[in-house]
Amino acid sequence: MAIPYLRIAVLWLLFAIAPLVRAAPPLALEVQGKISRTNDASHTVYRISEAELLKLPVHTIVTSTRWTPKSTFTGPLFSDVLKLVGATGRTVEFLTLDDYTVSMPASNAERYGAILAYTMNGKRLEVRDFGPFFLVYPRDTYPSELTGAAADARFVWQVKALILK
Ligand SMILES: Nc1nc2c(c(=O)[nH]1)N[C@H]1C(S)=C(S)[C@@H](COP(=O)(O)O)O[C@H]1N2
Ligand SMILES: [Mo]
Repeated sequence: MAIPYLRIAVLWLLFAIAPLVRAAPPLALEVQGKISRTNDASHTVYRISEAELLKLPVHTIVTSTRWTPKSTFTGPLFSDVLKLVGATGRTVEFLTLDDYTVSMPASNAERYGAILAYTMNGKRLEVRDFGPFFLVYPRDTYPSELTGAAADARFVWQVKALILK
């Protein structure tokens, strides 16, 4: 007698909590432009899968940013991502989920060991908190060079694609 009610109660509970369990976005990154490796039919794009991204060596940056208190970020070195696609272009245009775009010399990210962070304080970045990728620099280590409006513009979040030029 009680069993059907129990089932209904359990189902109701599942539906009630579903919106609270927010899934992190897939770690997919599309790269095009001046690259020497491609993996699509038209030989113009390299789509880096989540599995490939997770295979890259993980680096850690502990820093504050203009938007976050001192936190621990992890992800691949931006320079390792460029190596993976055989980047030959030296200027990178970033495309994001919120349609922000910015171009910068690849050397900028390389010089500071910037990472494409996909976790913050041990948790996958969700879209609402800068995911899937947040280009993070060790700002606290180079405060004079990496603080201010010009530097802030190069902390790019919600990164979805790169174009090498
Ligand atoms: N995804 C994404 N990253 C971004 C931006 C943006 O609009 N979207 N704005 C950039 C610029 S120009 C600056 S100055 C700062 C802006 O941060 P704010 O929106 O907190 O002022 O983040 C940079 N990174
Ligand atoms: Mo800006």
